[in-house]
This record gives sequence, C-alpha cells and structure tokens, in this order.
Amino acid sequence: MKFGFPLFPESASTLAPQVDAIYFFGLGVAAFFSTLIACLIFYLAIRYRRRSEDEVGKREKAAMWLEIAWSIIPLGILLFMFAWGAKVYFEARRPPGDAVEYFVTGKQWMWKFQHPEGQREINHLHVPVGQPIQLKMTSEDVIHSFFVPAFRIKMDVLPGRYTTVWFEATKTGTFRLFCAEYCGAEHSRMGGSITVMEPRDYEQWLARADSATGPLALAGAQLFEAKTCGTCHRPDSNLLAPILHGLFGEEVTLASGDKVLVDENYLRESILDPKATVVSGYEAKAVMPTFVGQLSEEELVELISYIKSLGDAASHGETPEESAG
Ligand code: HEC
Ligand SMILES: [Cu+2]
Repeated sequence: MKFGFPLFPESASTLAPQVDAIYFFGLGVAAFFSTLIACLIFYLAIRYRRRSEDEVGKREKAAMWLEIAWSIIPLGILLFMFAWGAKVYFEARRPPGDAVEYFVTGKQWMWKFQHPEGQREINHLHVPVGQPIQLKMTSEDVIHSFFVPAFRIKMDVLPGRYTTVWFEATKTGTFRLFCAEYCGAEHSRMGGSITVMEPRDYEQWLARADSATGPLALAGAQLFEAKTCGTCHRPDSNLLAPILHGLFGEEVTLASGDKVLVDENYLRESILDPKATVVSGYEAKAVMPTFVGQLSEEELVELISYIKSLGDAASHGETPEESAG
C-alpha cells in the first residue's frame, strides 16, 4: 500500500515499480495540464471580458514562438511516454531466458497449476522469491483472465491455445489472485492466491507436496507410449511420421508451404488437429489421428513438456551452438 492508503495494491514484483512509475507520471502530466487549462480559462475569461455593451473584441494573434512551443512540448511529452511505455511493455511481455515454466489451466470456476516437477495445486500456487517465473496458460471452457494486482500482471486465458505471462516476485508473502474476465455465475469467486517463499522453504514445500506424476516431461514420456504416439513417432520412424527430437524452437514447413515456428501452440494444434498442420512431405501419409477428447489439458501439457525435452541436438544432426538459444 502506498502512503498507507488502500488505493494501491502492494508492490511485490520487479514489474510493479515500473508500471507504477508510468502510472504516476501519466497521472502527474494529466493533473498538471488539467490544472493549467482550468486556471487559464478563468484568467482569460476575466482578462478578456466584455467591458461595455457595444464593445467588439479585437482579434488577437498568438506569437509564432508560442504556437511552436505548444505543439512541440506536448509532442515531446507524448513521444517520451510512448517510448517509456513501449520499453516496459516489451519487458513485461518477454520472459527472461532463465524463467522457469509453470502451467495454468482456468476452468469454471477454479485455477489449476502444474509445477515443472509435477506437483499440482488448485487455486493456490507456491513459487520461490527472486526467480523469474513464466506461466503458460489455457482454459478448459470459456475465457478467463489471470490477474495478480501485487505483481501488476493480467493476461487473458483462452480455450484452445496458450498465452504467457511472467513475473519475478521480490518479496515473500501471499498475494491475491483474481479472474478478471466475467466467466459465468461464480466468476467473482474464481480467485486464489500466490504464496511466495524463500527458495529453501520452497524446496521443502516441493518435497512435501505430493507429485503423483513426477516431472512433467517424465509423465509425458509415459503418456507418449500409453497413447500410442510412440508407434508412429519412433526415433527411427522418419518415413512413417516426423521425428520429434530437436523439433521445439525450430521452424517447420507445412504442406501448405507456410513456415511456422514450433512452439507450445503449434504442438498443441499438431496433436489435437493434425490435419490443420500437416508437415511438408507427409501430404500423402498424414495418418495421425486426432486426439481431441482423449487428452486432458494437464496431459497435453505433459506431452508438450516431453516433446520439448527431446531437444536433443545430436539426434537432430546439428551442432549444439545452433540449438542453443
Ligand atoms: C498413426 C501414426 C501416428 C500416431 C499414433 C501419432 N502421430 Fe503424430 N504425426 C504422424 C504423422 C504422419 C505426422 C505428420 C503429418 C502431420 O503433420 O499431421 C505427425 C505429426 C506430428 C507432430 C508435428 C511434427 C512436426 O514435425 O511438425 C507432432 C507434434 C505429433 N505428431 C505428435 C504426436 C503425439 C503427441 C502423438 C500421441 C498423442 C502422436 N503424434 C500420434 C503420425 C502419428
Ligand atoms: Cu474466470
């Protein structure tokens, strides 16, 4: 809380002071010019008032320097605000390279979390302090929005695709989480909390929390066999189906000729709607069945984590330098 007055949420992430600074600057500029204009209206109304019944006002012409000044100064202020806002926006949108990935599934009316080590939580997420954390989010039903005021982050959570938001908590404590998109009867109760812990406490918490599935990539590897993906996508199955090793982060050419970057959304679509993303060269043998309805959001996340973990440069026939980054 700023100034001990509950107008402002607590500031608990690296982003929060930056967003607040922009907000206060904008507020300051607006307050300054509103006051200036209001005062000038009074002053000029009095200064140029009609002094007698038959007075006809004479035409005033502003000096050139004044015309230029009141064009250039606002332009400069606005461009400054634009550049500043863009800088913070890009920082807020691009997770740092060392961000650890967590998965979030919104659902009427709860939040489900998956830790990279496989622990699952509902409505309450535990994270370590001072560590950039990236959330890959999707919804099982309607549009939700992930809003943590203390971190100054808010991002829509959409069915059928992943959106990303990241934060780095700067203090330990428990901070409220809200759904900020009207999503049905119990929308207002679709909330929770994020508990930020010292790294050591977090490790202890992780060890205590049960992880039924183990690390996501490991759970994905088991699913990969259970769902028969492995029968077609064997490491030596190049003729039957594309090899998935070293695929993530690469560009693939589709049968349509489009080039697409392999990210979570691409993998998701490849699994749920293979016909929409047929890989070039497989036009005639695009035999992959759709897995719509056979995989939960959590299972999809596990499969995707597994495919990501196959980023094995050697088996993909490229140098490690190329695949690093
Ligand atoms: C019947 C064989 C078959 C099965 C089973 C199968 N796939 Fe496929 N898969 C293919 C073929 C063929 C393609 C290439 C044509 C296409 O893109 O649809 C492909 C494409 C893909 C791609 C895109 C690859 C690229 O290079 O862009 C991914 C990812 C993928 N499959 C994942 C999976 C997963 C995960 C499963 C299990 C849930 C699975 N597949 C099950 C045959 C199969
Ligand atoms: Cu919601």
